[in-house]
Amino acid sequence: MSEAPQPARGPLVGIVMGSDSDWPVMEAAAQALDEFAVPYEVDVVSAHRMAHAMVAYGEQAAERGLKAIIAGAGGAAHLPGMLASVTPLPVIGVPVPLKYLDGMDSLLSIVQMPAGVPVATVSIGGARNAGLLAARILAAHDPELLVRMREFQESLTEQATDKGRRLRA
Ligand code: RP5
Repeated sequence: MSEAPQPARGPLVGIVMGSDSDWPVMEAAAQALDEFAVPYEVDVVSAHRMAHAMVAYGEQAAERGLKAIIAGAGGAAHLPGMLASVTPLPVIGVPVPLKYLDGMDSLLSIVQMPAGVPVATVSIGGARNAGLLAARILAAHDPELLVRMREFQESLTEQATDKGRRLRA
């Protein structure tokens, strides 16, 4: 007897950024999701250069099956906040550091959201944590993923403990 067909597993996380120049920072989010076997999609969705497409992306994300959006941008970094204004999904903002101002402009553009429109902002350049946070959001409703997250946390504890052991030796 043939096995019942499995539903196709589409992307659960959208990783978007204002420009392909953000990718060297943002790819750490993708790597983190790879480590947890979380399916994701990647795209450039510029808030300023393709505003209508950006709104459409945010408006359609939940219906397309995404559970969270990771949005990275630099400078006048309005992408995460604008997406958060048009989607009910959790949005994680990644401030991308550019040539000037050390990423403080990106951070402040993303973190200072008005009440009612939350963006979970990670540190400047903190795309890996953005990926891990998205995995945690999914893990809340995925027992297998929750187990993998606990194992990952235990590995962090072991690594830190080893470092202390080596210093003391
Ligand atoms: C922002 O402008 C992008 O997120 C990027 O960080 C920055 C520069 O973009 P490019 O000029 O490199 O395309 O909107």
